[in-house]
Amino acid sequence: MFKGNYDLFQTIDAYRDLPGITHLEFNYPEHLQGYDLEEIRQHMGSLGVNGVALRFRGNEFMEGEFTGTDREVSRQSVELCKEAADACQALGGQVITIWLGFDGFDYPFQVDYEKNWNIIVKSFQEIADYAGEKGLKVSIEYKPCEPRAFSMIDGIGLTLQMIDEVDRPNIGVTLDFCHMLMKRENPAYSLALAARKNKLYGLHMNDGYGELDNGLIFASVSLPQALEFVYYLKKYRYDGVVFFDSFPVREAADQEVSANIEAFMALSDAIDKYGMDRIEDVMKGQDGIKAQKLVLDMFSK
Ligand SMILES: [Mn+2]
Repeated sequence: MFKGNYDLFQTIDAYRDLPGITHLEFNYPEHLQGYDLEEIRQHMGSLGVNGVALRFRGNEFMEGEFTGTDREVSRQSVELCKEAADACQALGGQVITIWLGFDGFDYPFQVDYEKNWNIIVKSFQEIADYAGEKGLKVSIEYKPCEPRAFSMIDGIGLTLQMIDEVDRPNIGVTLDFCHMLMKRENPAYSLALAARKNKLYGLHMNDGYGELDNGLIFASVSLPQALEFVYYLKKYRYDGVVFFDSFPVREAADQEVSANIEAFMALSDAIDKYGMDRIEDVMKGQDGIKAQKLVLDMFSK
C-alpha cells in the first residue's frame, strides 16, 4: 500500500483511515505542485495540516541554498521559502520547516565561514519576517552532514546560536531523531535546550544507528533514549504535532506509520503508568545504576 503512483488525494484518503493520524505535512514544492490548494484543504476534511517542509530540488541549489556564489540562486531560495509560507497559510498550517542540506562545505578553504553564516542569518530574518506577518512559524531542521561533509547548521548548539542571532519571535527548531544521533547528541538534552527557550517548534521522530540517516521506525533501535525523549516532551508539556519522518523503503507505508504511532504511544503510556514524579525522584540521585534500572522497571509487568 502507498507505493507507486498515488496522487495526493488518494494519499490523503489512505492516511485518513489510519488510527492516530491527526495531521499531515507536505513537502514544498514537490507534493503541492500542480494542485489547487483550496481543493487539498477541502479534501483534508477532519485532518489538519501541520505545516510545509521546504525541498530545494535542482542542481542550482547544490552550492548552497542561501550561501552559493550565485546571489540569484540565494534570492530564489528565499523566495521559495516565502512561497512555501503562502502555501502553508492557504492549507491552514502553522509552520514551515527548513533543512539547509546544501549550505555547508566539503573542503578546507572552500568557504568564508563568517560571510556565509551572516548570509544565513539575514536570509532567515527575511523569511521569518514574511512568515510572521502571516502568523506562521519558521523552524530550522538541523543535520550535521550529508549531502555536504559539514553543514553550516550542524547541531542543537549552532541552531540555538542561529535562532538567537536571527532574533525573531517566530523562529525555532525542529528536532530530527536520526539527525541528533548522527551528531552524537543525546536527543533529550537537545530537546531540553530547545524547550527551555520555548523554541521547540517541531519533531521528526524516527530512529537509526547514528552514522547515517537511517529513518527507521521510532524507538526501534534507541529505546532508552527515545523513552527519555518522550519523558522530556511531557515534562516541557510539548503540545505540538508529533511528526514521524521514517522512510518505508521495503515496508508498507501504512504499516510503518502505524508502527511509529504505536511505539510512541507505548512509551508515552509506560511513562504515564510509572509516573512522572517517580521518574523525577530517580533522577535526583544522578545514579547510573538506578537510571538504567528505571528503564527496565518502566517496561516490567
Ligand atoms: Mn527530518
